[in-house]
Amino acid sequence: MSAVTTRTTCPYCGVGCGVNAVVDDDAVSVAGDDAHPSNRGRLCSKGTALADTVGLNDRLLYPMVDGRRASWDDALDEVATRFGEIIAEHGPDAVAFYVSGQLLTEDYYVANKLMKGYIGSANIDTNSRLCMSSAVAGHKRAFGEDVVPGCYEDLELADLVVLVGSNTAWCHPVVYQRIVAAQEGDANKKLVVIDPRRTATAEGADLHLPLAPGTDVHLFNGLLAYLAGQGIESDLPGASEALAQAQPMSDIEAVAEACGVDAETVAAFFALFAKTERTVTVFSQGVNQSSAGTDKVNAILNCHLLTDRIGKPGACPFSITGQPNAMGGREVGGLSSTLAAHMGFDAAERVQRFWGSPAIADEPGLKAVELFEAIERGEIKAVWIMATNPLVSLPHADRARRALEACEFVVVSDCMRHTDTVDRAHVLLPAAAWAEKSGTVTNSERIISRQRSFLPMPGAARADWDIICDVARRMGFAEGFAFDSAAAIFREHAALTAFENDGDRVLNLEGLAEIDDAEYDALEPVRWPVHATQALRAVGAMAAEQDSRRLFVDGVYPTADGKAHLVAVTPRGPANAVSEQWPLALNTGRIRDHWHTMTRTAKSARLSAHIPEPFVEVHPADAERYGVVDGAIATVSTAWGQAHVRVIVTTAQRAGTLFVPMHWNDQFAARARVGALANPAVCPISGEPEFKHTPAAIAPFKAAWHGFILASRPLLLAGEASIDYWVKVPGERFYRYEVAGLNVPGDWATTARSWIGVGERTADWMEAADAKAGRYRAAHMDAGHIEACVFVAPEPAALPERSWLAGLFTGEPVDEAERIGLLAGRPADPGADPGPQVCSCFGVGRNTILRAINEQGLGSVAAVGEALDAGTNCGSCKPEIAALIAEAGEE
Ligand SMILES: Nc1nc2c(c(=O)[nH]1)N[C@H]1C(S)=C(S)[C@@H](COP(=O)(O)OP(=O)(O)OC[C@H]3O[C@@H](n4cnc5c(=O)[nH]c(N)nc54)[C@H](O)[C@@H]3O)O[C@H]1N2
Ligand SMILES: Nc1nc2c(c(=O)[nH]1)N[C@H]1C(S)=C(S)[C@@H](COP(=O)(O)OP(=O)(O)OC[C@H]3O[C@@H](n4cnc5c(=O)[nH]c(N)nc54)[C@H](O)[C@@H]3O)O[C@H]1N2
Ligand code: SF4
Ligand SMILES: [Mo]
Repeated sequence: MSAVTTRTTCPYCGVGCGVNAVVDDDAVSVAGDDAHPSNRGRLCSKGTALADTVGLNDRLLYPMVDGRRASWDDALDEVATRFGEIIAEHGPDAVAFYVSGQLLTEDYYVANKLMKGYIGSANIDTNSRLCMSSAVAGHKRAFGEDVVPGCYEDLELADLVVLVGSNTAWCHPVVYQRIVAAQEGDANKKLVVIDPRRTATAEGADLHLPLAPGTDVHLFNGLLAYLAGQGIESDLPGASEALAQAQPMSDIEAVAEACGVDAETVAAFFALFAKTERTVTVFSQGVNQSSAGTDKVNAILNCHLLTDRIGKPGACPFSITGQPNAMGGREVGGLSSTLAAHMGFDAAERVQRFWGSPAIADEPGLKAVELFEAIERGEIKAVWIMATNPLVSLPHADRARRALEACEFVVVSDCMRHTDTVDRAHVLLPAAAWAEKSGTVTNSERIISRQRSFLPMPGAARADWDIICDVARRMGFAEGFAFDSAAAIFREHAALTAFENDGDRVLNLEGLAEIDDAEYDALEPVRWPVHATQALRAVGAMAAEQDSRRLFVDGVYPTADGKAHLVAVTPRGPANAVSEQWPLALNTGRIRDHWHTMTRTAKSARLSAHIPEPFVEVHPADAERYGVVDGAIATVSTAWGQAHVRVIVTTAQRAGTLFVPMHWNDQFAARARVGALANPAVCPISGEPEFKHTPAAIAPFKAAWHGFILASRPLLLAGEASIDYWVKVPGERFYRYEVAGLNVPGDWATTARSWIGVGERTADWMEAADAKAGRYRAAHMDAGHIEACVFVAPEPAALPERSWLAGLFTGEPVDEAERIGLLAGRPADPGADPGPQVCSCFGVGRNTILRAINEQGLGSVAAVGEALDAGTNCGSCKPEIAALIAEAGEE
């Protein structure tokens, strides 16, 4: 059979890159789609590794009821009956859906329609509440509608790009690469990064403002006052009130003091902003995830409105979205605070008429954090969770866990057999995954792209929209859910956006409301609004939308007075300040190569290799003060929970703050779910949690020993009494476990054998023990190849590097030289050790890069790329390669 290529869309971040998926017999490979306007052929490390994640290992393939495999009929009848009974007895608000920006627009549309139009409650909220809801609320206050006015091209046209609370280099890598490429060689183009941490993004900036956490409103109020001081005026509504409120920050010294940044840096930023017409301000979670999130958004929008930098080439505020379909979810109205198609509850009658539905929610429902509180109190008695893992991703996640444990009826639709949330469901519904799904997503620049399936649905898996419609029919709502395809749902969604829309809603997909199935299948990326069907048919999607690249070009906004509004905002501190007991501000976020709760990226060995363990970044002064050491383990505690993570001491971390990634969970570590530590305080306007600031303490985890295990099969360490700390790192043909314990076991040999499940009489067991030095090393061999090895020492630094040992797990026998090196943990020839992975696209290790730099005298990232390919695909590791060149130079 010859290779078949399918044009689809990356299922990770909101950049929304086009992907060509190639299936050749059973082998899947992916490449960037040159024809997609958002990425023009580029992919980042996660997109490049997509083929590693399509395997069926650990997939949920059949419905389960109470832990037993069930038929679809039985599982869906159970869901429909239990929801129906609870609604009949306690009313519609006693049930809820908790959905996700990783659903496709069609899935999302029917979930929203079922809850709001047929069950008649607005208790459907989404993980976008944790993500974009502050941006949504800020947009509505300023523009009257949740609209992102610009496009990626603006980032290239801009002379100044300001990245606020956005680690773009790691979280929106292709957008970052587009910015970097546009600025390269043009000294007039500047990049400013505003982030308390010196991130990989900040490393590449002309100016970095390492502001104190939560002080963005102080900074942007200061900027607003400064701009007014330069004689810039605006007669927009709210301008004078916003300026009056910004007055306390009119002095640069005051701003510098409030933000904890030196005055020269603040002054340089303000001057640059004031003089650069073509400015784009990009913002994401450092802004949104705050108890002042909505105010932070408006403080930024105010500066763009005052200077009239919106709707122009290279000038706009730009909220970049996190999830692949966060935008599509906002378009269908998946948040409990909106109704449908960018309409609020004041349009309830209109939406009900369009749907012809028996009921309609006429007021907002509960927001994510409140919703789980209501579950805990027993007010919500049944919940259906789709495409999200709230027991990891919600703040105060242990309470969310208690809530689900107490809940009468929990349904989870997921692709994975085990996640922290899946493991607490009464009914489990197997959803089709990325490679098998078909529908549409909308990215950060309003481009709707097709996701097209290229693999058959495995086992009994079904598409989310199909599962939802089936439940709706079983609940007695057949007429509203007679859809037989994603295309049919899309047409109805598009028609609703256009329904009685006299231009008062910018979101309008009129031109797509009547596309037939073939046109839907062939749909090219298209940016909304899409008004004219004829134009679309005649000239193709992207050509038809040229006029929609920028919105608000004419200065007309979907507000009552047709104008944009500045919003007066008052700077305030985080919901809970640091204290004597909790002296540090815990910040949480993302790393380059993992996606959220790791259900997909942990399937890829190369993605897992970049940063193998959960960590806490600490400033050297704080490390010293609280007695934690680089490379050791620390306990991070807050009023809500605790985690055990590896310490990284670095000046990139602002003093007084900690950073822990959000990804690790109970499937991959003993205790590293940082959601359990996160403050459940929310922004009073948007309901978005304060993930970037929780008062915390740090202390050493007093391990008596440290070790690691490499094994050819997965091990179950959770029940091992001797192990107090473990982290599982999936490898190419092995699993790596980092382990540690608070007490030294009596007998290492017995303990090590029990970890890897080897009986007493295994013939091929090599070991070396030095009881006095607290060292133990063993390897289990089988027919000449390695099955497992165990290394234990009193200190982490006394353990050998993992990469060479890991390289012995090839499935082939180890040779004599390797066998000799085995218990030493290093090859007789040091040149054979690649070191930890830096470039995940080409699997190039740190030692390999350092050796090439030294031996070949390579002086630039480009030269390293030439010699080793490292950094030449997605480019995300370029900052690390640059750091290695600097390091080699210092030696
Ligand atoms: N690799 C990877 N990429 C992803 C994801 C992923 O899981 N992995 N997830 C996607 C999703 S859903 C999202 S929402 C995006 C998120 O993308 P980003 O928002 O870029 O990611 P975060 O790491 O959550 O946070 C961004 C930065 O905010 C900074 N910050 C913290 N507090 C403050 C503050 O008070 N002010 C300012 N100015 N900055 C602050 C943090 O130090 C952090 O560097 O990423 C998307 N892309
Ligand atoms: N501490 C802390 N917590 C955070 C954040 C933070 O910065 N710090 N960020 C927040 C943000 S911005 C976000 S967006 C959330 C993300 O948090 P989550 O949404 O909880 O994270 P994911 O791991 O993406 O969960 C997606 C789930 O859906 C499953 N899945 C994947 N595809 C499909 C599908 O097509 N259908 C179905 N039914 N299931 C599917 C996956 O297996 C997985 O279990 O985390 C939030 N939580
Ligand atoms: S930047 Fe990376 S993760 Fe985001 S859509 Fe593109 S390839 Fe996927
Ligand atoms: Mo997100």
